[in-house]
Amino acid sequence: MYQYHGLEDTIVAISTPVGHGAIGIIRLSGKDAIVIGDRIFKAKNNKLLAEAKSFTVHYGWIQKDAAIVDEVMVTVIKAPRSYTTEDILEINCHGGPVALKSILNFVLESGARLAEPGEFTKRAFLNGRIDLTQAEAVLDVIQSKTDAFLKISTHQLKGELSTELESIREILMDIYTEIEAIINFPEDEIDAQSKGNIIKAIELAGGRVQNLLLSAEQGRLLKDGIKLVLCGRPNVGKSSLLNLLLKTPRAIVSDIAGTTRDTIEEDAQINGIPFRLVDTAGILEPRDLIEKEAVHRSHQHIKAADLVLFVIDSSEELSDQDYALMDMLEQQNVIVVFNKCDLKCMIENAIVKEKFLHKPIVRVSVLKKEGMADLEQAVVEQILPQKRIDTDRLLVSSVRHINALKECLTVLTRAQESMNGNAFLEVVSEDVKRGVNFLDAITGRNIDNDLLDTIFSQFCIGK
Ligand SMILES: Nc1nc2c(ncn2[C@@H]2O[C@H](COP(=O)(O)OP(=O)(O)OP(=O)(O)O)[C@@H](O)[C@H]2O)c(=O)[nH]1
Ligand SMILES: [Mg+2]
Repeated sequence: MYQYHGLEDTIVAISTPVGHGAIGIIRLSGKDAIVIGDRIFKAKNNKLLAEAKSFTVHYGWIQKDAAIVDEVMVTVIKAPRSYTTEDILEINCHGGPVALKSILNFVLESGARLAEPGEFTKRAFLNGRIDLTQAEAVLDVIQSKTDAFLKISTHQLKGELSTELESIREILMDIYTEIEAIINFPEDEIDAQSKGNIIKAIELAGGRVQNLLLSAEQGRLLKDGIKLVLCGRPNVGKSSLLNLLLKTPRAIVSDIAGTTRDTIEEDAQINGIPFRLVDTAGILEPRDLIEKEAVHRSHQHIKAADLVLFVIDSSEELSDQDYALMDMLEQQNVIVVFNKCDLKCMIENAIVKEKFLHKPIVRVSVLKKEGMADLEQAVVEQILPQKRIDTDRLLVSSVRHINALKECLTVLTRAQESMNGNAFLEVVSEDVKRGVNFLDAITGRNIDNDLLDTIFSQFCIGK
């Protein structure tokens, strides 16, 4: 179990972002939070914060040497029912950086220490109020870029992942205890029924780990965003499409072929799902070093794409350049976008059918903003064949969790094989215990210092 010895002192930090705001919040946590509060705060009703009840708000002034520093509201939250389980004070002051800094300095002079990034949440974890998956979910909620990811983060924040992991752990610990009992009393030979039960239990636990891993595919997509690359020969309307998807004129559009040279990347949400959109240069035959680099970059992005929108100008016949790109995209996940459908279509249906047999085709007019709903739907369906992301259930999304779950599944599969193959019970027991350890690394029951520091260092100061 992780041991932490830094809980004796009282920490303080500015919890709101740097800059000018209506309100700024300074937060203190620790056994002296309220004592320090009384050193710097004078309530209008002259009462001491030490006498205040928990969850109460007090109006008054931060006063230094009888001079008023700021007019504030102070919230008192007493241990143990607080974010950190320690006494907490939240000072709501005016949100200018100077006011915030001067109060912060005053609190530091009065006995508190500046908090490290994520230290409030770290204390909540170390004091046992939340487990590590919930602490990580706090970070996910703060950093969430889309509605869908915010929603799945809240499942983890509520402790749904920990509950599932603890339940799997319980099954494994029962198996472990049973096997250890058999090992320690060798005169009680394992009977066929016990053996069958152990195999079934390992299978059950492994199945539940596997289910979590299956959810990870969607979880990762929601966390990292899907790389959607727009490609096509010059002038087909790639940049126009990018701008329409972004709902902002990000890329330069013109009727001069070869307008886009460098690739352009932007984040966007399509039906609540995060995408990283990449507009590429349409150039196929580079004429100079810059264009050569542009072509190289476009190829790199196309290769790394989760999905390619292959844009074609349907008002012109298919050209050699279109055919060359088609060949290049053969192995890719592609949606064919026939653009400029406001103009007369010059591509024969027979060719379309033959060439794009297995690829979805969507007809749009970016100029007239037509067909966009169909395109967005096709994009989501292509990425998620089951057509929707189920944000109403727990989805695993952290690489750290996924790796530990994979390791856990490997050792459980091996334990099951050993059991079936009549291997020594010690071998099975060892693997089951390893499985438990992998789960404990996720929840933080068993984690080393360095990893903990790495996790919390990703937080902002004040959280
Ligand atoms: N009629 C019509 N014109 C369009 C449509 N979409 C784009 N265009 C025009 O096509 C021309 C080329 O558009 P871009 O978006 O710059 O094309 P691109 O594919 O990014 O071109 P490059 O950057 O040169 O590779 C511009 O004049 C656009 O206004 C459309 O749906 N209908
Ligand atoms: Mg362009």
